[in-house]
Amino acid sequence: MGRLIVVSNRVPVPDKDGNMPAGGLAVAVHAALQESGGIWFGWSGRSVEDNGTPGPVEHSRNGAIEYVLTDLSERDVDEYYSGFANRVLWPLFHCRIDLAEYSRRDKDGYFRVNRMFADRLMPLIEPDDIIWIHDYHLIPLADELRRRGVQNRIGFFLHIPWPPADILFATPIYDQILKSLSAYDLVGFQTDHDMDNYISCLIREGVGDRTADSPTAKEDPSRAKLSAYGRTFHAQTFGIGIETADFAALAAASTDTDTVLDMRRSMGGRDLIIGVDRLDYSKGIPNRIMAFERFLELNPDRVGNVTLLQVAPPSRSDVPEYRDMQAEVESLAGHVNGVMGRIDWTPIRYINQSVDRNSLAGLYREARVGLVTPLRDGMNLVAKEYVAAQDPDDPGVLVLSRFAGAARELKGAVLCNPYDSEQTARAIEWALSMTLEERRSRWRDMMDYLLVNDIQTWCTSYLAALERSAPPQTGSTE
Ligand code: GDG
Repeated sequence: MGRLIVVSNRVPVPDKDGNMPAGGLAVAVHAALQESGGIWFGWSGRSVEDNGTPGPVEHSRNGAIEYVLTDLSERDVDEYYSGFANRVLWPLFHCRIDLAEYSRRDKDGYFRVNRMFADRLMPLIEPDDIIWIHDYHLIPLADELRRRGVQNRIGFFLHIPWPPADILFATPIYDQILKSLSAYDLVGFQTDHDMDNYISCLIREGVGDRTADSPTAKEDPSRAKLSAYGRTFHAQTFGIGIETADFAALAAASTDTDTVLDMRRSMGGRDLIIGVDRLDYSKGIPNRIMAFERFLELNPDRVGNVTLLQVAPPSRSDVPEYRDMQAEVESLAGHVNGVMGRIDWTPIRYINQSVDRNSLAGLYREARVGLVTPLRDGMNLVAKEYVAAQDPDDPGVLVLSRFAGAARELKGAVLCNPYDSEQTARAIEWALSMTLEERRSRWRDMMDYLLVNDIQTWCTSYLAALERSAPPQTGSTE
């Protein structure tokens, strides 16, 4: 394999002492980059006043990896990032057409920044390099590179779900989105449902389909060879994993951090249920709080004996829907605590701040139930982290939304429909009353799966598939 060039909206750059940022994706991709040598390119996270030029590119090096960062202008951040990526693509791909606010201005900003990324990447690319582009911010990037003559293998991985055709078609430029993806050699999805939705969009639009020599959906729902917009390329599923063994060890070693000790002491032997999510409407936090209230109503013997700890660090607070949601969650949690609470017991502890990684791992292990109930989620790594963190002798139970990508993999979870608070309430009760034998057997199944399908496997299998993908073709999708 030649060098690897990874492109993502944000780049996890090591600190000045060379320490890697925590988090599985950063660690696994860094490992792949160190092995082959390469470049990680993306936005620095800084915005500068708009004076017509994007400013200089910043280079730094760590071993065999070169980090190349570009600033964005305030206008770019507003239109490309907060605008089109986070107010059109994110809601749409999470099936929230009602929250998608399309504007031509933001769409132009999105394509402008992708063109700027392509211009800045061009001088860095050598003929044998393999290019791996991440996520919905950068869908048009391969097409922009092809227009500039790049013939290298280029892969894309979508971290979020792909929506059903009728939802995608609600955005005025859905055809440009579809067309852009066909410039890649390999398009990676989290689950077979996402890939199936994507192929259905091509078929419904009459622009592409599986090739005659592709496996059919029945033969293999995880792999397809496609022809669309005059190009032949591959689509495949690669459910993202975590650094399972390391996270399990971290949790086992984090049972007595100050935060975990304080938590245990204050619980006084009550059962803990944990929810951990960026404060995002896709995560279904309001539905979860309502389901927990229903659970208490249906199970009076649990009143006073179970606490839900909801950790929800703020996210994208420059987008109005996120600020509204923060107010909604505070009000709902306050309502449940006011109506159901007692002098010596608060049903919901809501923390609108980030918890350090060690304590998070220890808290997962402390909790009898991991309550992971997104309304829609590409994968959901919290579900996997909760499983990895459990004590093998006395594991807790994962209650998981059927609409998380992780539900396609974690067969030992208690699945629920987060829109149905009655059913979610029953799932919580079932989880709390499950026998040790059943808990162990469900946990073992999931843990064995996660140990094999960890983030390293995800990274190496994606890159191996990209290496095997169609021989480079010339030309863009024009
Ligand atoms: C996107 C897709 C897909 C959260 N709170 C704290 C904290 N976290 C960490 C978790 C976990 C990560 O953030 C969240 O990952 P998720 O996968 O759950 O969700 P997204 O951020 O929406 O990620 C998703 C993922 O990309 C990967 O492809 O699975 O579907 O939406 O690692 O632990 N970490 C710490 N303190 C917190 O308070 N330390």
